[in-house]
Amino acid sequence: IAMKSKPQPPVFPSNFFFGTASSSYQYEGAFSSYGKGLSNWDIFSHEAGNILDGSNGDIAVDQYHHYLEDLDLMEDLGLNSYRFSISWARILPKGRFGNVNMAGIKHYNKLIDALLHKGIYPFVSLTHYDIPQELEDRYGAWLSPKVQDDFRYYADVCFKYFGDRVKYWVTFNEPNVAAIRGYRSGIYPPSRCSASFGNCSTGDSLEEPLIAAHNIILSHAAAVSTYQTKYQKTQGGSIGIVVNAIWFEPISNSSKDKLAAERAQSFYMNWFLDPIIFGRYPVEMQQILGSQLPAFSRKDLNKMKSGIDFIGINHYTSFYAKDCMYSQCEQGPGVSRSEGYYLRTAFKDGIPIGVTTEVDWLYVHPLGMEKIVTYIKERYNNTPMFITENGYGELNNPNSSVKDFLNDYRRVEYMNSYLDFLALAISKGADVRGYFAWSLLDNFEWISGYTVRFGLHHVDYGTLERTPKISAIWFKQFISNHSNLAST
Ligand code: PNW
Repeated sequence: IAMKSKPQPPVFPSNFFFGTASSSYQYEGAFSSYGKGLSNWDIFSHEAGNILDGSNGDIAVDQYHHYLEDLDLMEDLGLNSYRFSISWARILPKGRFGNVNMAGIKHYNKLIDALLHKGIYPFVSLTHYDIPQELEDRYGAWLSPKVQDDFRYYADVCFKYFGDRVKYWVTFNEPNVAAIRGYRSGIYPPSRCSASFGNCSTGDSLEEPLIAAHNIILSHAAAVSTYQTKYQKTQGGSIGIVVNAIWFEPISNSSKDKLAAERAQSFYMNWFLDPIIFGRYPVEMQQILGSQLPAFSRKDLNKMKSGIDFIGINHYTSFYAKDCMYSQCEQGPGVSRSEGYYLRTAFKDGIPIGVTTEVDWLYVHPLGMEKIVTYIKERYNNTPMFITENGYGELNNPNSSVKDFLNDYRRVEYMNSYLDFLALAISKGADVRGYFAWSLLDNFEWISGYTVRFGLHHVDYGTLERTPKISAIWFKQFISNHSNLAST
């Protein structure tokens, strides 16, 4: 009781960003209006059989027309930042082979100005999976080095038109997920898969995910060096990349399984962060893949010297990693050579690593938040970090009532416990500068369509009405308890 009057050190630093995250294809709608070109996801979702419920993002939550209403929701929660992505095909319908769509520029200008008017800082991704279909059709997008010129050109346009007001830029959202799902399992566009995976009919190379990744890394570097040489001095912002980060817990204390967990990080996340920060692929990838791993030329390395200002971390879940290099493994995710010879499993002796959820890949293991942040801090010399996504999904069960969805106490428990372990990592010295909840609203969940709800607000897909869930009210309270900004 005596402790109560003593001021505790703040758990989250002052100027900490609390926000929500979103992406253009999952939110905007207006997929073929106001001059927008078609994206790879427009084409993919319109193909029968690709999306679980046969839906698409044509309308999504129609944030294109509802942004002012959505900004009011953010303001009401007391958020000081909003993470969204720009639709490349809305700015450059034909990539660099056509004109800048001024209606697109105007739209994002209005969004950015309205955010700043409310004191909400825009945190902007240049790409979140969706790219102009034109680039696929012309030269196979990420499989061709030509894409580097397109990405550089697009980034330049965005810096030029928005950089006077946008101070946080993200080049790519989860390129590791895009490369794996687009070119190995084939479940995302362009639906290419390696011989030993999935059952799609196109693509048959173990190397395609590696080539796509290589071109993404070099595209990232091209955008960063453009920002640094042409804009950063005058605009004064910072630029980084967002990766999907899973905590891999060794399934036993054996050194074999510890090495397997290390390989899992290298083949999943460090695959992108090592080249960007150290100028080389992870040593484990080099050893296992040898000459199948693309090489960086001297010219590439020169461009890559630019590094990054921050690492964005999308963290949701943890898995066990079990060795498959020195031990025999059954088939499963992770076990192939191109994935690094580890078995990814949520179960140890039949017990899951965390509380299961209605989303098959999502296990509640909040300790993983502290561990992954600490891992990244140590490996990358405490580069500034942001938790750019963290959130909880529920099935859109047709038997549930709106009231059931609004009473989302499991989402509250999830976020509360993950934020606790984030605070712990920060108290031990991790330089984490913000937390973005996925997501402000229920939205289009990629191949799951509208069957999964991740929002702090419920969306009625008939009327597009937004209603705060218990988690929204809880998050508002949490922010006002923890934010030093709010009290000054
Ligand atoms: C993210 N995992 O993807 C995406 O950035 C969002 O667009 C998406 O809506 C959100 O998470 C929810 O699914 C993920 O393997 C991809 O742990 C992979 C994983 C988690 C999230």
